[in-house]
Amino acid sequence: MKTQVLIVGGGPAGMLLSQILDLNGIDSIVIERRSREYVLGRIRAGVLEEGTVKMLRRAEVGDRLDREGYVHESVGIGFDNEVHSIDIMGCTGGSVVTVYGQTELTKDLYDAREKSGGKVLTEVEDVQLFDVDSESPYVTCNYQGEALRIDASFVAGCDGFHGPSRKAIPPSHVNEYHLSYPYGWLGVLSETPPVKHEVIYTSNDLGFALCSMRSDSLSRYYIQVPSGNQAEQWSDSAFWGELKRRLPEAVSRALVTGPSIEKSIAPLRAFVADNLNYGKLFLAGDAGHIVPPTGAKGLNLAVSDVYYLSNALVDYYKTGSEDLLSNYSTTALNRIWKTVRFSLMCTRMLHISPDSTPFEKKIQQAEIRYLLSSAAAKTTFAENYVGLPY
Ligand code: FAS
Ligand code: PHB
Repeated sequence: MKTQVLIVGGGPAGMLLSQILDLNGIDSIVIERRSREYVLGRIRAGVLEEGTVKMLRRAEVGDRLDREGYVHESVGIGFDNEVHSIDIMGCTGGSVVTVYGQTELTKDLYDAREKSGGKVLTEVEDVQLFDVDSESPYVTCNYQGEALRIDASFVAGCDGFHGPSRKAIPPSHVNEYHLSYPYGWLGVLSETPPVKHEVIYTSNDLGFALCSMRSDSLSRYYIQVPSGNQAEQWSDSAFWGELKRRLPEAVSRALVTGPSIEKSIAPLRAFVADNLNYGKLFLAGDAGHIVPPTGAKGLNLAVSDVYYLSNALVDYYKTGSEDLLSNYSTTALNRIWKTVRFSLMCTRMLHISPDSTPFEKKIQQAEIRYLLSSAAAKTTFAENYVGLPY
């Protein structure tokens, strides 16, 4: 098989890239390790930046998002037994975020690719990349029991943190930066009405908690748990009890609990590959970086990477210029590092680390009190939360 752009990974990054390339007359093939059902069953992100919403509309997959997404003009900070609302729309002169599950937007992308006859191969095994630093890169894999070779002009590595693409870049060509936290997020999805139509990030001496939602009848909650915890060790009642203890009393009283329909633990860590390009291979999304979910940035960064990479590929095929391709890594990393900064700042401010000293806890509290009392601090928080400019 042969294509112009081979895309490894059929998550949001790979599928959005394929959709935008198709709309610009550029041929691509997506190869995905898992089944479509598995990919669409993964419960992950929920908050979309304004730039992400614009990108999805530009990719002609924004209709259901516009109908069913929740536009949020504010975000709540639970602290000192109160919920303090930050007016993100007022602070940014009109920008907002939209709550719409990653599962839904990935479904919209799969449906759109299927409708336009896009080549998306799922349950592909043993993907290996070859000659990515030559003019003729190719990939071998197994598909439906057959050995397959796909030749391409470009390879987009959209295969997440554990995929093979980043490993195809020689260590001498990339610096990797890692940070891990001694805690993770235990997340629960429940068919219950959201406690509030606002995302609430709560700092409490017992640990961080987050209230979010997917619809009027589907809620998403998280609590900080120590590294090493397993989701199975948490019963529903233990989860709800701990969540209630961490939320401001008025929110706990209003909380409607119910059986979990999904329960999982996401580790908190940050990672950046400080080079997203090697020859004809370009990394986008989690393949190139991981951020703690505290700032709701992982999925949104994947989308801004696709914005830069799709622009560069379209420019190349329209004009022959390789300038945007040559600058892709630098351009994308500039926004990535600023977004990692914000995610780490939120994580440090809102979580209780087991090794925090009393002094550090006092500084943490002062940081939250400064945020809640300063127009300048709220504006800084808000402009990062709605998404920095592309
Ligand atoms: P993805 O990981 O989504 O997609 C990569 C795809 O590549 C996957 O479908 C995978 O199956 C495929 N792949 C991997 N290896 C392959 C191979 N060898 N061959 C072919 N295909 C291969 N972000 C937030 O903003 N908020 C959150 O609350 C949040 N929660 C998260 C919870 C978890 C458990 C995880 C893992 C991530 C979470 N994220 C969150 C981040 C997440 O949303 C990512 O940022 C987003 O999925 C990035 O999209 P992609 O880059 O497409 O990577
Ligand atoms: C979610 O709704 O899953 C969500 C919301 C905000 C975050 C992370 C996840 O920061």
